[in-house]
Amino acid sequence: MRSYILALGFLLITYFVKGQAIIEGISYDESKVPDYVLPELLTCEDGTKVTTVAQWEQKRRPEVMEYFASQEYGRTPQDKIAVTYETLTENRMAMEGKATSKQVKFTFTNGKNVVEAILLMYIPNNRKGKAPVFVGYNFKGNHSTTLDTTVFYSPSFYFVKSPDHPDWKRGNQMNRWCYDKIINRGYAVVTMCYHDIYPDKVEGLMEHSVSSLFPSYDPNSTAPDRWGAIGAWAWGSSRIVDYLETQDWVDLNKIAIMGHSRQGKAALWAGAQDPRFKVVISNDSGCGGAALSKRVYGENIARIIKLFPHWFCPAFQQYADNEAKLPFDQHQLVALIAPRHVYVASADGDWWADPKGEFLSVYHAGPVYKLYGLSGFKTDVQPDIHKPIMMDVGYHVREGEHDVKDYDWERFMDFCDIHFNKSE
Ligand code: GTR
Repeated sequence: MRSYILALGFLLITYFVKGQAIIEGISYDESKVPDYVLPELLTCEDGTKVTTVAQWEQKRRPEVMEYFASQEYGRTPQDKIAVTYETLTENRMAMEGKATSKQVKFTFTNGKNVVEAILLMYIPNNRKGKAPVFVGYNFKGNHSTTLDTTVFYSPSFYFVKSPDHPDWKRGNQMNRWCYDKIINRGYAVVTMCYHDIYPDKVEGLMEHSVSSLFPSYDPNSTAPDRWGAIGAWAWGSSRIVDYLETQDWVDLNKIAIMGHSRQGKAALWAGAQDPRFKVVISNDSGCGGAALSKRVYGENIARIIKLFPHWFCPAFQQYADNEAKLPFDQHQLVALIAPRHVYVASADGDWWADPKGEFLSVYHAGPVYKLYGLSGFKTDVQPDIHKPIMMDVGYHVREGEHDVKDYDWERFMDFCDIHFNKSE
């Protein structure tokens, strides 16, 4: 018995380092971070140094956008897809009268194929005028974010997972959506299941994704810049904003996007492309999100494209085990969002997502914020746990694991309070 326990203990120690599974090819060793050189933010391809906002916006920014479109997430098609909105429910007495809840079905179609998605909204009743809004995808259906039995299963459920699956039960992810606190602070929150826009399956389910609606759609395309799921999710969040623009309760100058993990990656890419997102929040987004790829710490490109090839464009594969070759890095994605505000959050126990690399991306985006006369971080030393930094960009590292906690939401709201009140 004793030797059995010892063997088990040994196994656990070798399999996990501080709670992180040991996976071949993955390093959690800071001393093994290569001597990397980050691609210059403010030097154009032809060597011109960027010293003005005009040069950044007209010359360098388009070059940086092109890297992400041609080599990481793929090119977002520009065709307009027809959509209709149908209000399914509206309850002015939700959350004990504090909020109005609303569910609206989006039907996207190209005349042949149809993709349906449901947006769930909670809007504070006790407000003067229009409401600031958080836009964010949920992972397991709108009904997983609340115990409210009037909330419908998301349309994607029936082909992605059965709603009876134990992981996908009503309220199962409500710990990630502190609606009560959000409403109490005067924010509206709108959410949709990300599978409604693009089912997150390696094998595709392409006919259910919005990608299938575009004229250029080819499920077998291997074009290097063919957009992937992250691109489609980013596109979908902009379609949520299109809907919000039809609503008179929305303060269009106060729209924030919040994404966790893979959705933190998509939120940054959405923020880079769509200036209607005034605050962009990326929680524990890691590799392909806020973390610098060239640090090769935690999840790396080889690993992410092995498990999730459908998230990225085919050209990204050339950087597997070859991060040094990348002509761009994720700090440039943050910089693309300037002069709008970016907030990156990490979790101390989430080594997989490389908290330090997430912090450094924001730090290294600083020169572009400075160009606009805005404030970046003063130091490249990561702050301590629960010591948020709130400048024109923001960051915190929270105690605990990969997740979205009330602590995170509270800081997101603090950050939005600062920037949204300024714009009044
Ligand atoms: C992991 C993946 C991460 C992150 C995470 C999530 O499996 O390796 O990049 O996106 O999933 O989205 O929860």
